[in-house]
Amino acid sequence: MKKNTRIVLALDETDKKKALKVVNDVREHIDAVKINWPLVLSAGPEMITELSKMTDVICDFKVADIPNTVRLIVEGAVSRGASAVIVHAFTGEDSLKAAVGAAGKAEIYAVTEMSHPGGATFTAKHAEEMAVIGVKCGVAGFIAPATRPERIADIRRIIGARKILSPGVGAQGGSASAAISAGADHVIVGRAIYSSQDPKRTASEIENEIRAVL
Ligand code: NUP
Repeated sequence: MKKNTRIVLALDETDKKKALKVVNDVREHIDAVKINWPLVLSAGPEMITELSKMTDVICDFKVADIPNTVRLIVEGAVSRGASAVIVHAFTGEDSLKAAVGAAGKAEIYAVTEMSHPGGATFTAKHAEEMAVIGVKCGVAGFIAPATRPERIADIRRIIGARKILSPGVGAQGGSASAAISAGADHVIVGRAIYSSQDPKRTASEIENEIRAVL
């Protein structure tokens, strides 16, 4: 994934036409598109391939399963054009290793701590342990919460130069500049951009906010 604007668009817009229009509108302001179950369930997995012709596609399938099932899901996403797949780290070493093995040249990102309030109940308590296991298994990077930027810094201390993608900016209350300042490589932004009256302008404003702290 390129590292120009530091913005990954979370495309949870379920109307396929609108989703493609948003990507076209904000293209110059994003480094990649992240798609999740809502869009895949409404537009079909072909959407991975279609979007991959426009930009890098991260499949946020939050895979949490036994190694064989993890392998099948990651292979399915990568064969359709995904550049990266997001998996849960709590599944442990064998499942993480299966994900990394199945990804080939594509990247695996492991979720350490989720950004919503409920993420503090279980995931936050084990985020550091999950980061250590992720490094051991060779993941490319981690998902850490923009809603708790101090936790991005905690994960950064464990993972060295591996990447951090940080969701929770805008609609969930987190700030893009605070997440980047705390050590995130990219912020993941969904509703703040795709539900904006003017997605291009909003994406450009977030890009400028990030540039100001680089
Ligand atoms: O901890 C996480 N929090 C989170 O919001 C891990 C994620 N993968 N996400 C995803 O990021 C979430 O599923 C959604 O696709 C996106 C954030 O969207 P928004 O809150 O900016 O609209």
